[in-house]
Amino acid sequence: MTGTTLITVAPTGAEADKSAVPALPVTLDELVATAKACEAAGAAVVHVHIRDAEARPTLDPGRLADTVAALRAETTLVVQLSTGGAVSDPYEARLRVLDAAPDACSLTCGTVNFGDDVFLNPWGFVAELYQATQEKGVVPEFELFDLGHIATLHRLLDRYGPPYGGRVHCDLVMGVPGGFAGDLRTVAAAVAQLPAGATWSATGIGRTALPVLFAALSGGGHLRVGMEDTLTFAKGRPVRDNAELVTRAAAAATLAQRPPMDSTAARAFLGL
Ligand code: KMH
Ligand code: ZN
Repeated sequence: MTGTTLITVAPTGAEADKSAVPALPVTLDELVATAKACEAAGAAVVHVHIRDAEARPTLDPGRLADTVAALRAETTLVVQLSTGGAVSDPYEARLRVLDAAPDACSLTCGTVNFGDDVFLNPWGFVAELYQATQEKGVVPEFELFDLGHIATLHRLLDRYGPPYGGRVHCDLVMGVPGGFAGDLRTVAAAVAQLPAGATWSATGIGRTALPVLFAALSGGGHLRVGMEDTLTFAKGRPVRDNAELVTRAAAAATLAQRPPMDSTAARAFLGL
């Protein structure tokens, strides 16, 4: 267990509608302002999905490159681009995300029912994306939505070797309808199957946010929070902004005697 906690903020996602959630950061200015506030509150990594001029999810290469540049100019956060995108994004567009030259990227290790949709990540795509991260020098974060994804992670490492940067860092995405339940015993079951030496964070979708946060802290894990995953701060009270989710996570981590890691430490931790 490290003495500090890596906090990742996932401020936007691809699912929430700006019209229904006005506080969601969707423009580049909103994203940069959110990132700065979250860095000040204790985040070290930003997990980025971007939107187009109509606030719809996009993987437009020019917008992605501009986003990486703006976040680098205005923050010291580790910039992790989503290669998951939206459930409708084609594989080619998801592979092209790496051309924006982020520090890091998400890499989901298997297909999962995703509410009424399906988030498709067949073996061939996962293997191609993983090898592209190795070739392009992008640190992958292995997104795990279900136990079978951990089997695929083992297969990936056995076949293609360690990730760029050397650290196998995973994120357990819990509470998606169709994936892991968002509770303590499922966190424990997943962590028990991770590769030896792997580190992990966890995030709980919706009402599983707090049970998963406390399970992760007590189990030696790191944290991901943000409006991609959680839009309700407490029963009947919408999230005001991403920074309040980071502030709550940082306070919990500090209470657990594992205060937030800054971005310099995060870069060393991830092998950047
Ligand atoms: N939006 C989901 C379909 C990732 O960022 O890599 C996929 C997702 C995972 O959010
Ligand atoms: Zn995401």
